[in-house]
Amino acid sequence: MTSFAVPPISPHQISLDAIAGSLTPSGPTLVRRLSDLAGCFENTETYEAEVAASNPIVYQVISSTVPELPRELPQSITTIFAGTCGGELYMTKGHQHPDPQGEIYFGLEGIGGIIMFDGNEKKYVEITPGKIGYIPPGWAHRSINSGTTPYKFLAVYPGSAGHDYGWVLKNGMGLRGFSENGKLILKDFII
Ligand code: PAN
Ligand code: ZN
Repeated sequence: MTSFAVPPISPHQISLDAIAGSLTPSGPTLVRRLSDLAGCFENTETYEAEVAASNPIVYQVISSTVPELPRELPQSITTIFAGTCGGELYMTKGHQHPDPQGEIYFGLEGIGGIIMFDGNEKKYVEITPGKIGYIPPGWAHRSINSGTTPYKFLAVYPGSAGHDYGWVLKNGMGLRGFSENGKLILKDFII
């Protein structure tokens, strides 16, 4: 069973396999199924039906061994599988950092993007292999897979940032990503 390292953390090297979406050494892996994304998809009827029918895996997050502690700089690789629910692209839950701090995402495989919302303004930043997306402090962020293969990216964020998922359920994300005839269509997020 993998786990986070215990401070003090020694200087070390981490191997990143972009195709496998793995980090070595690695810490815990989080698997999110459709049932873990309650309140995220617009079409609740289709959502409930698909949870009851097959409850597919939507995404997974593999962490490095660096823990989420103040002054540390944890990393993780998120893989969002290709798919839709009611036409809406598979996505992460999305969150705000309660301690507003920036974060970078680095594209590894596939095509996707970051929906960002500061409670007022909304932005979409596309991410493909080799592109860095910057998430400034105070912007809630959710990733979507806009392609037909798994979308993978590396995230690097301050260990004290925290993750507030309730903020997104209360305030929305500004935008929703749909697939229409294989094309990404962004629509306003109606609360
Ligand atoms: C990322 C996310 C990861 C999964 O590492 O935590 O992509 O998304 P959710 O946390 O919204 O389920 C990150 O932004 N960390 O801060
Ligand atoms: Zn984050």
